Formats: sequence, C-alpha cells, structure tokens
Amino acid sequence: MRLIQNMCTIAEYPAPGSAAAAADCCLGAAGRRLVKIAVVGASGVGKTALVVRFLTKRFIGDYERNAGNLYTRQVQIEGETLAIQVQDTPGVQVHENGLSCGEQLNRCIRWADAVVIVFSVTDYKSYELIGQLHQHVQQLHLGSRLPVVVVANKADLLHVKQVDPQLGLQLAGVLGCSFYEVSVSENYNDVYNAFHVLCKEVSHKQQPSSTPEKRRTSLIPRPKSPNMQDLKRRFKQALSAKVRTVTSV
Ligand SMILES: Nc1nc2c(ncn2[C@@H]2O[C@H](COP(=O)(O)OP(=O)(O)OP(=O)(O)O)[C@@H](O)[C@H]2O)c(=O)[nH]1
Ligand SMILES: [Mg+2]
Repeated sequence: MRLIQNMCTIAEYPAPGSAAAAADCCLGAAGRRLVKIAVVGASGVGKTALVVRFLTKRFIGDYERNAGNLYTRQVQIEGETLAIQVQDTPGVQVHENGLSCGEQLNRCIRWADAVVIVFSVTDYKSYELIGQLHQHVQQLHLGSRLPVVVVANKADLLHVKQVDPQLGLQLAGVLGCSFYEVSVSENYNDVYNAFHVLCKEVSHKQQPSSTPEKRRTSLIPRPKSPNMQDLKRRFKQALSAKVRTVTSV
C-alpha cells in the first residue's frame, strides 16, 4: 500500500460540473483511473478511524473531530492499478425536521463516485440515519445510481451493542447496497474489503460496455481491402475484350 497524498480539503478540487472537473473525472495521477469515495455518517461512528485504518492499516484511537480531509492511495482492482481518493466528512447533524447536511458535506457527496455510509452498532440513532442518508445521497446524484456500501462499525463493543447487525444487513438489502460489519479497532481485512468492493463496483460502472463493445466490434466483418492482383486481372480481361471487339469489326 502506498499513501500518496493527504491533508487536502475537498474545496481545493474543481467544482462538479466544471470543465476542470470533467477533465479530472476519471483520471488521477499518472493517468490512472480515479475512484472518488466519500465517507459519511453520524458523529462519532468512526468515520475518521475507518479512513485512517484503510489508508495506514493502523488504529490510533484518538482522532481529530470533523476533520474532513482528503486522502489518496492506489489499489489493485482486477489487475489494474486505480488511484482512490477518500474524503472524510464531518458528522451529519440531525434536527427535528430530519437530516441537516451542510454545504461542505453536500459538495463532498456530489463530488464522489461512491459513498460509504457508516453507523455504529453502539448507537441506534446512527443506524436510524442510514435510510435518510442513502436517500439524500441518491437525490444529489439524480439520474445515476451511486454505488453505496453500508458499514456497521464498532463490532468489538459487544457489551454496549444497540443494533443487531442483521438489521443493518436487511436495511442494506432493501437499499440495494453491500453491507459490512467491521471493527475498525480490531480488524483491517473487513475494512479493506468494504472499500475494495466499492472500488470494483465503480470501476465496472466507469467501463460498463467496454467488453461487450469490444466483442461487438470484433464481430462486425471489416470490408475487404481491394486485392491488387485481382483488380489487375479484371482490368486486363476488360481490355482484351475491348480489343477483341475492335478487331472483329
Ligand atoms: N472500540 C472501538 N472504538 C472505535 C472504533 N472505531 C472508532 N472508535 C472510536 O470511536 C471514537 C470516534 O471515532 P472517530 O473516527 O473520531 O469518529 P467520527 O465518525 O470520525 O467522528 P466525527 O468526526 O466527530 O464525526 C474514537 O474514540 C475512536 O477511537 C471501533 O471499531 N471500536
Ligand atoms: Mg471524524
């Protein structure tokens, strides 16, 4: 694993829809395909811990709150090296009328090719947010279904568990997302798998018809290039026929 860059904020990146963003959309450093992932969820569920674990394999235990940093690393997906940008985000606030997503968070979601929605199994309220958050994410990407993975974190804290992982699995099924129960503090592999599956989904979405298209074009018969020998022969035949006609007259 190679940590390429960190500590940039999303504000430094081109606004979605701009010409710069269009140029930036699929290619990262060194012309690699780029996958942009935003990590969202309620406050304190372990978003920063999850991102740092994925990037460094380490669990530190104490993280700056609402950091909102952007990180980049490379990952191998089906033999191809992709550049991944991971955007940590501030915790979503909940008000009486529902979710309150600030402009910074909305910008991150619009920028992303895929989203990780995190809740903590020790916080039922963070689980209750998942449906609304998923809806909000899809609303900001109207017209294209954004790949989303739901992650239930803090699986190690059995004694203070408030959410049965089955509930998370069922909800993710209803929303059409993948689901991972992880303990960021105790297990790196599950964290890696959650990101890996998401990257794979985005990668396939970025090249939806590459294989069938290739196959289709290879099936279309190419027009034969003119055979010079054959042309010469037919030209000679035509000439001698004319000569014969002339002499017979
Ligand atoms: N036991 C345990 N603690 C965890 C786990 N993941 C995160 N934590 C702890 O949960 C607390 C919150 O983690 P953060 O990563 O800061 O949570 P966050 O979602 O980024 O929080 P905000 O930035 O405030 O929205 C920290 O004390 C972490 O050490 C885990 O899997 N198990
Ligand atoms: Mg954080």
